[in-house]
Amino acid sequence: MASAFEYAPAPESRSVVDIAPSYGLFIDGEFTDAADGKVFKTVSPSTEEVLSEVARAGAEDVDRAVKAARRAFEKWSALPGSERAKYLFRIARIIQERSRELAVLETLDNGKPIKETRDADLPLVAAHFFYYAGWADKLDHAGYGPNPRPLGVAGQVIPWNFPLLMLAWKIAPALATGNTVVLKPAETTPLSALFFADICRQAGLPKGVVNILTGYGDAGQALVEHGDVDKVAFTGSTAVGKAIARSVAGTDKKVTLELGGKGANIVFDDAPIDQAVEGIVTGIFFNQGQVCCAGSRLLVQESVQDELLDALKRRLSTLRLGDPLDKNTDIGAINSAEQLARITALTETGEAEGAERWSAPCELPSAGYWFAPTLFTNVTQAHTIARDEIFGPVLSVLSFRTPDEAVAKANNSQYGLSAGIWTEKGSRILAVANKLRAGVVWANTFNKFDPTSPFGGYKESGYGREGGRHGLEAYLDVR
Ligand code: TAP
Repeated sequence: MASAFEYAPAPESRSVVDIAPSYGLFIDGEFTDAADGKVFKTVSPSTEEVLSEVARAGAEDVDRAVKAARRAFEKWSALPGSERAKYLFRIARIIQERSRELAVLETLDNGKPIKETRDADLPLVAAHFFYYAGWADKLDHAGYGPNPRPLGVAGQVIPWNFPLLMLAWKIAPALATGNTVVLKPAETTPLSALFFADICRQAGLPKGVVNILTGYGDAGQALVEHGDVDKVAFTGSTAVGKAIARSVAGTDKKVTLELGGKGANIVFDDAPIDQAVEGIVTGIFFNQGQVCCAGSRLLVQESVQDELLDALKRRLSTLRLGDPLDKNTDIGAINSAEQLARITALTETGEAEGAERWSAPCELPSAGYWFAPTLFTNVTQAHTIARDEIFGPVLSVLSFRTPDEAVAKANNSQYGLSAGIWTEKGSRILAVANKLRAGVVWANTFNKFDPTSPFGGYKESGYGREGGRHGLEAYLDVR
């Protein structure tokens, strides 16, 4: 059974991170107040405790940061790739050395279980910097012809679901290719980006190469609309992504957009059921389902539906929800009160439209933002919960009879980011994967990431690829 939450704040793990009462913006190698002196608070979503107060950037600060990045660009882009690589390798090693501190910090600010920040987020963050460090002196051999050039200043805006990992996806390829960066983290998770700024200083990175602007959506908007930004990289909601695409239309800014998803996890009747159950759990309950490539739609072949759902419910009943700093916790807090309200509203719509709700039996803590692992059956393709991204620990279950029907249902989405296939037949994996309109297709696994693999979407999931050799292209002027 899931444990009741008693917030014994695991003092020994909390003490590995020293969070200051306030932080400034990181511009031109220095921490500085916002020009208008504005600040905002960041809270721990598992306790609602205020963790720190951080500066809130405005348009003037965006301009200062872009100017600093522009000044730094000339020297940074002229460095030999092997020199830039040294900085990136140094950053990667410092991240490894400070990984315990960063994992606890990320868990406090985001609410996700320490098991995930320790074993998934932080190793992937370091791996990303190591991987792109390796490319810095090999750009002439990346398949873009001789002498690919950096674009200039990259304006990068990231969400709250993987704060440090999204930062790594954005900053590592940008720096490896010789660009300089102004990055705005999400307002609910500013802290790990500020600790990363400290790591840049520790690594001796030249000032102005990386600038961090904590703030709200208006700062993100001012950044992407700034006239001296050459490249925009955005990860977040489809609505904001569309607004950004509109705002840069007619300029020569290069843009990559990583937006929402409604991934189908397809289980065929020959799949090993226990393994598939684990993959479904990873697919939708990892990071409380706040994952753009989550397997939020389960498509199960009719003949094994009952067996699979019984096994899945049994497994979900064993998940432990509670203190994210506890190493045994499987399900942490939802990132914010707003996100919890969105999840709650969508699940209410699911019930109102006639789907059948089942939630894992667990007690929710009284403080903080929590949602029990939930699944819906009797879901049709027309239901809102089968179409809209919920971005929470909620699975919508649909069934199918034939592989063609599975493909048709999987592709019946405005999104096209991810999909999963569970079957013993290799030929079926290849046949089905080729028909799926999804940027990432996992076979007999889910939510596996690697810096060498390109990641990105079709349709309203955005465009451009991050990761791998493909991720370099977004930051290069290929002549
Ligand atoms: P967004 O509102 O899109 O926020 C993403 C980032 O963009 C944040 O840093 C945000 O700042 C900033 N931003 C907001 N408005 C902007 C604008 N007009 N111009 C430029 N930047 C702007 O997403 P969210 O509020 O974090 O989450 C909302 C929904 O987006 C979720 O429910 C989920 O469906 C989806 N989402 C998708 C992903 C991925 S990975 N595809 C990740 C997160 C969320 P603030 O933090 O200050 O708003």
